[in-house]
Amino acid sequence: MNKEKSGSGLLLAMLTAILAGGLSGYIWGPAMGSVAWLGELFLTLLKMLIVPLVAASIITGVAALGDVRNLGRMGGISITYYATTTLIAVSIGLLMANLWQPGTGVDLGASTPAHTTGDIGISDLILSLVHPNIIDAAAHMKLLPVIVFCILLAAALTTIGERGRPVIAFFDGLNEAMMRIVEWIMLFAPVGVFALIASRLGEAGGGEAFLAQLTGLGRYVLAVISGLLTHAAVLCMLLMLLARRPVIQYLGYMGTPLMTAFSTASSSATLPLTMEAVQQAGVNEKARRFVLPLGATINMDGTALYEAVAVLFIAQAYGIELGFGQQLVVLLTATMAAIGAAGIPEAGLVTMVMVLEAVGLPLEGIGLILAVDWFLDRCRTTVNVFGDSVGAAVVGYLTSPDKKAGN
Ligand code: DAS
Repeated sequence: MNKEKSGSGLLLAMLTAILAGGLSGYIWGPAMGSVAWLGELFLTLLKMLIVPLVAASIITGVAALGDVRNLGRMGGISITYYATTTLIAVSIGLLMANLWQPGTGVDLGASTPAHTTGDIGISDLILSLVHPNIIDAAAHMKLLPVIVFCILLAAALTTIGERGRPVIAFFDGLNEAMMRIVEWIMLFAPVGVFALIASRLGEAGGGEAFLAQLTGLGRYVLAVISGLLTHAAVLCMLLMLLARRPVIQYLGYMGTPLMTAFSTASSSATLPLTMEAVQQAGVNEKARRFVLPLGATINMDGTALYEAVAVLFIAQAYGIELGFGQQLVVLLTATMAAIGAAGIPEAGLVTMVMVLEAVGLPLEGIGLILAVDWFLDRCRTTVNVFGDSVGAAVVGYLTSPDKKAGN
C-alpha cells in the first residue's frame, strides 16, 4: 500500500479512536481506567525515541547546513519566527481575556489575599540552555541543553573535515532508523489514543462531571478556546503567505500528530510523529531536522496564550485590576514562561507561577482553573505542535535557495 493511502487510513483510524475514546469515557467514566495502561504504553514508546531522535536530527540537520553562516541564518529565522508567533499568541490571549472578562463576577467566597511580588529571572532562562552533564540532561529529558550541545557538536564536526564525516554518517543512519521505528509505533497509535482519551475522561469523573466542570468555568474555557482557534487561524495565514502552502493539504499531513498531541498533551512525545508528518509533507529536510526539535522545546504558542488568559482570569476573579503596564509584564513573562515550559503534560500550569509572581497575583488562584486544565492542556498542546510544524514549513521555504513553493 502506498504511503498516501496508508496515511489517510491512519488518519481515519485516529479520528475514530478519539471519538470512540471520548464516548467511552463519557459513558463508562472511571471504569475506563482499566485501559489506561495501553495509553501509557503508547506514550512511553514515543518518549523512548525522543532523545536519540532529537540528537540525530539536530546533528545531521546542522551538519547538512555545512557553513556555520548558514546555521546562523537558519537559526536567526527560526528564533525570529518563534518569538514573533509567541508574542502574537500572548497578545491574542490578552485580547480574549479582556473581551470575555472570564473571571469577573466569579464568586470565590474568599477575601482578596495579599499581593505577592516576585521577579522573573531571564538569567534562569539562559542558564537552562546548558547542563554540567549532558548524559544526565538526556536521562532527565532536559531537551534544551541536549539540543544546544548537539548544535555545537554538529558545528564542530563540520569544521574538522574528513574526521567528522563518520560521526555525521552514524547520526544520519540513527536518524533514518528512528524514523523507521516511528512508522512502526504509528500502527499502534489508534489504540493508544483511544486509551488515553477514554481513561483521562474517565478519571475526570466521566461525561456529566466533565461537562459540569466545563460550564462552571464556561467563560474561561471559551476565552482560551477562542484564543487558540484565533491563533491557529493566524498560523494558517502564515503557512499560506510565508511558506506558500495550501492549508488543507498540510493539515491532512498533520492530522495524526495533531490528534496525538491532543491525546498525549505532550509536544515532546508527539515530536517523532511531527517529524514523520512534516517529512511526508515534503518540507526542506535541513529545516525539518533543525526547527522541529528546537520548536517542540521552546516554541509553545498555545501555552503562552493560555497563560495570558489564565493570569487575567485569576486577577479578575480576585477583583484585582491589571493596568496596561502590568499586562505588558504579562506579555513578556508569559512569552518567557512558555519558552521555559517543557513539552510534557501540565508544564504550562507550572511555569505560570512565574507570570503570577511577576504581577503580584496570589498563586492560590491556580486552584481555580485546575479542574479543566487537563482538557485545556490538550488543546494548547495541539496548537503548540501545529505552530512548530508551520515553523518548519516557513523556515524551510525562506531558507530554500530556489524559494520553491512546498519546500
Ligand atoms: N503540555 C505542554 C506541551 O506538551 C503544553 C502546556 O503544558 O502548556 O506542549
